[in-house]
Amino acid sequence: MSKQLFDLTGKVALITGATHGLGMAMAKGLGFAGATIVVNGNSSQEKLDTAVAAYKELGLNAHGYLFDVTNEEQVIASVKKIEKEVGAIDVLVNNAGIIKRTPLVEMEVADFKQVIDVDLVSPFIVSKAVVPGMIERNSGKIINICSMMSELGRNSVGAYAAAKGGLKMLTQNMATEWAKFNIQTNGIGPGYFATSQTAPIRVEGNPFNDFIISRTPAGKWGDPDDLQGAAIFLSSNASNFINGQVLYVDGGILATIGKPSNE
Ligand code: GCO
Ligand code: CA
Repeated sequence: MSKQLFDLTGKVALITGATHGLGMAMAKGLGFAGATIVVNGNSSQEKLDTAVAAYKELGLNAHGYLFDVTNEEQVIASVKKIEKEVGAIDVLVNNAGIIKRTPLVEMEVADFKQVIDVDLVSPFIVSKAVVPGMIERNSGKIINICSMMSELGRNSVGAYAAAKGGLKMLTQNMATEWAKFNIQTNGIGPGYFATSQTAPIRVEGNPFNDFIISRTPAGKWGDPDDLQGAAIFLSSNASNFINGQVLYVDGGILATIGKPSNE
C-alpha cells in the first residue's frame, strides 16, 4: 500500500536541465520509482546523448530533448514532440537554472536579466506549454526547483535570490490557479549541495566551504541523491493534497540562526 503511494510506473516526467547535477539526481530518483524520464539539455547534443546513455546504463527508460527553456517557440515545439513521441507529460520538474556571483553594484543589467530569464521566466514558459494538457487530463504534478535564496540573501547572488524568491511566489500562484484541475504545484528548496554549480565555493580551505559546513546543522554539504525522496514524493500520489509548498532539503539550514565559531 505505502509503496503504491510513491509508485510512478506509467508516468512520464520531464526534467529541465537534467544532464548533470541536481536535475540529474532528481531525474534518476523519478526513474527508479518507475517513471519514464524525459531529459532536457541545452548546451550540446553530445552532452545530452552522454547523459541519456548514463540513465540507460542504470536501466532507466530515458529520452533526451535539446531545447532552450527561455525560448517559447522551442519549448512549445519540443513539448508537442515529447507528447507525440513519448507520451503525455504527467510530471514537470522546472530545474534548469543559472547563477552569477557578482555584487549588485558591479552587475550589468543584461546579466541580471539573464538570470531572471532562466531561473524565473522559463519555469513560467515551460509550465504554460505543459499545463493545458494536464488540465485536459485533470491530473498533473509541477515541481519548481527553488533555493535557500528563496528565503535568504547572500553577498553577490542578488539576481539569483530575486529569481528564486520570485519562483517561490510563482509556485504559490500556480497552485492558486491550477489546484482545482488536480494539478499539484510545489517547490523543492535544495540547501548547499556538492555540484558543479557550487564547485567554485567548495574548495578545501576556502572560508566559504567551512562556513557552509558550520552553518548547516547536519554538518556537511548535501549529496545530490539526497534530493531523490523529495522529488519522488512531490511527483507521486503521496502528495495529492499538497499545494503551493516549498519542501526545503537543506540539512536544517533554515531551521537555525547558526552558532558562534567557538561552539
Ligand atoms: C551560493 C550558492 C547557492 C546555491 C544554492 C543554495 O553562491 O550561495 O551557489 O546559491 O547554489 O542555490 O540553495
Ligand atoms: Ca501516461
